[in-house]
Amino acid sequence: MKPFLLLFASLFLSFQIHSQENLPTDYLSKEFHKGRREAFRNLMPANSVAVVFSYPERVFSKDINYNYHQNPDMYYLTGYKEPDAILLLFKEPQGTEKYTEVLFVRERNANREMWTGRRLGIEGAKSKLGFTTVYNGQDFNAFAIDFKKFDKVIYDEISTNVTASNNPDNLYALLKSFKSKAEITTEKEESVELFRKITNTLREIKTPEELVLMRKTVKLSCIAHNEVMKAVGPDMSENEADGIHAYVHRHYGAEGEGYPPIVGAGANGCILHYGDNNATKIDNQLLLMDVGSEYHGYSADVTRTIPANGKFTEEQKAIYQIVYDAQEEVFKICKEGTPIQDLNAKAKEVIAKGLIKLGIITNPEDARKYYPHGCSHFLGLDVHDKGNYMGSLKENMILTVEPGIYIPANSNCDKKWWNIGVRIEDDILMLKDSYENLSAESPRKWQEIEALAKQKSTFNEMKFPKI
Ligand SMILES: [Mn+2]
Repeated sequence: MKPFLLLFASLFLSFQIHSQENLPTDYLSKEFHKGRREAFRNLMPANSVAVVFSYPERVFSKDINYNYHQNPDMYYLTGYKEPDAILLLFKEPQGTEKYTEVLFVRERNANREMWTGRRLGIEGAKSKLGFTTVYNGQDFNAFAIDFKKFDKVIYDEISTNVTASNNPDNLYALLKSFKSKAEITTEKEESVELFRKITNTLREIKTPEELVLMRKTVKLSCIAHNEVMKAVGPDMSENEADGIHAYVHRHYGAEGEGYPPIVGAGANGCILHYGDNNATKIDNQLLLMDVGSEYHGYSADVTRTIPANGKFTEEQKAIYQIVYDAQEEVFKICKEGTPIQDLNAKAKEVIAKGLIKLGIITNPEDARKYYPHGCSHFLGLDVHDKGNYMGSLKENMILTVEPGIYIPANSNCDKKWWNIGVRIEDDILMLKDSYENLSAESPRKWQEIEALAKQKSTFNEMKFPKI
């Protein structure tokens, strides 16, 4: 080999090794995903097959897509993070090879990978994800499978919002192929229901490996909230506060946020799914921040409401205290056996009493005007995670506890209450006889928030040129 080529080859080799060394090492293991597939198979009825698809890609701007986000069920069962994939899970071993699962992935392609990033391909799916039967997506159409021989074909809702394409290996072609092979013209409700029953049952209980990632995503989200509590002031914009969260998440290795952040000051804090985050000054108002990171797929969901100038007014404090008390009362019933619906009933009861005491309402039913949402949802790979909401709490479930009070301007009460919006949201791990608040690291008591606000943040020292 000529010296030049040798140099080139050694540079290439060192790049390969280097790039692999610098990837996160705490992803879910292939054994985890394999275990989840086994658990899924155990819940399947006799002589059935389950079919799971990747999520479609979404256009951000003309020929640019949003950063891809995998279907959490696909990620949970395989660890595969790329689009255009199908997973087949069989209750009984199939064919002479006796396989129980087949994964179809994107084919490796040097030219495409140069444009849109590395692909795992067949070999990667075998070595990194632990599959033995893997094909390229375009081979699904010719794959010999007779769906009619199964008593049940189990699948989730089939997305109809997929861009049409002639490309034989993209999701559009895969879905078309599946529908024709399985002779599906309209989805069978019982197939979708059965799929969801199985995924709800599995995903509502977190395994030890998942708990490690859940603890991490919640912890670093709390650090971000605390940093904003220290850094914030009346001159900061909503978007800049949002940016501090984003920076802290990424500093600790999170991919980003588990949902669009809600960072709303004053009246904006009364808009439940506010997402503009574009007020140029927070001013001397309350700032409601509902922001949580996504770490290796797992979402935190933490809300803190803080006074931008570091001190709650008497009215803000009175509303804040009701929400805090509601949370405390709900925590008391967080343990195995409590019906999940009871959490919201308890929060509503405390909020209604508090609002009546302040003279904001007279009839407990009117509490709904100022507390229009539920108190709790499952948390995990989806921020509103899968689980059985009509069931009872079980050990190793994680749910949010997030009461709130929102009093928009022109509400039918003394105007001193107008534009106060408060939500406090924590991520609660259920234990046998009690609970653990995973987000306890970020203060909830108004006195503790005021004390933390007195501290300086690293972000206060950052200086940028004026433009
Ligand atoms: Mn939430």
